[in-house]
Amino acid sequence: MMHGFGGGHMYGPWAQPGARGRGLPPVAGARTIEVQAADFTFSPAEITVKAGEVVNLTLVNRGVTVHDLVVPAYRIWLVAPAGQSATTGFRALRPGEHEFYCSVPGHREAGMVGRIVVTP
Ligand SMILES: [Cu+2]
Repeated sequence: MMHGFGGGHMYGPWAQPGARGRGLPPVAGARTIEVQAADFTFSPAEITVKAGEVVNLTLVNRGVTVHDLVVPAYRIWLVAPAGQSATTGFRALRPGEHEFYCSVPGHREAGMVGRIVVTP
């Protein structure tokens, strides 16, 4: 499962739907943040969570090709085939800003990038 993290390249084995890297299982009752993927954008491209907050992050793929959502800082990796979705729980740690992007080759360069802002 560690493939794709720690090396210079961040291409996940993105053919595995439902993988969530080192995120948590979805957390019952936690706030859900939905990020929609299209070909080739994320919406919203910026999400905000509070330090210490536990949230569920859901990737909804509205596109016609597979997309994923990688958050290297949190070892999170969500994969959603076209028309499907995937969810991970995660706990935001210290305040800061973290990039996320789609690791399918070419998609990051095409504009599939965003950031998570962790507020105090
Ligand atoms: Cu993509």
